[in-house]
Amino acid sequence: MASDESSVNADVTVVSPANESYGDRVVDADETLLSWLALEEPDYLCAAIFRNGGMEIELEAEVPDAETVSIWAADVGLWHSNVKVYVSENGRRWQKIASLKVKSTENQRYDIYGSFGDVRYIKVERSGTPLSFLMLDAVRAKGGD
Ligand SMILES: [Ca+2]
Repeated sequence: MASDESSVNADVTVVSPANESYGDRVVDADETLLSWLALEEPDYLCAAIFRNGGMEIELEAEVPDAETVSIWAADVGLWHSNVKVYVSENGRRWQKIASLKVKSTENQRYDIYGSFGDVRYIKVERSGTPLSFLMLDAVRAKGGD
């Protein structure tokens, strides 16, 4: 039996800090259902954010000199969702990086480009009519290549 044991040659790479990182923990969520579905890589399972709700998410790792922040989102209902996106290194001081309209009823990636510094937290705030709501599948911060 022991001879059937196969060895695994794994390349161990210590990735610290990360070049890209997805959500790992919900710090805060307002008017949101199934908030944990916005964590990790996009999988078409979404948190639902209503009315003037929002979510604050801690990423798995800090991304130094982040240049792209992405959210995977869709709008369900009769209108669209206005969404503000913020980033933070420490979860206390926030920098607003985008204000966008999510109109797509299909889950879609929205990329925001800039020089955002070190990013460990992403906050998404929704505003708009209660006749629709925001589906949030995932968030990600990514450094340069
Ligand atoms: Ca998801």
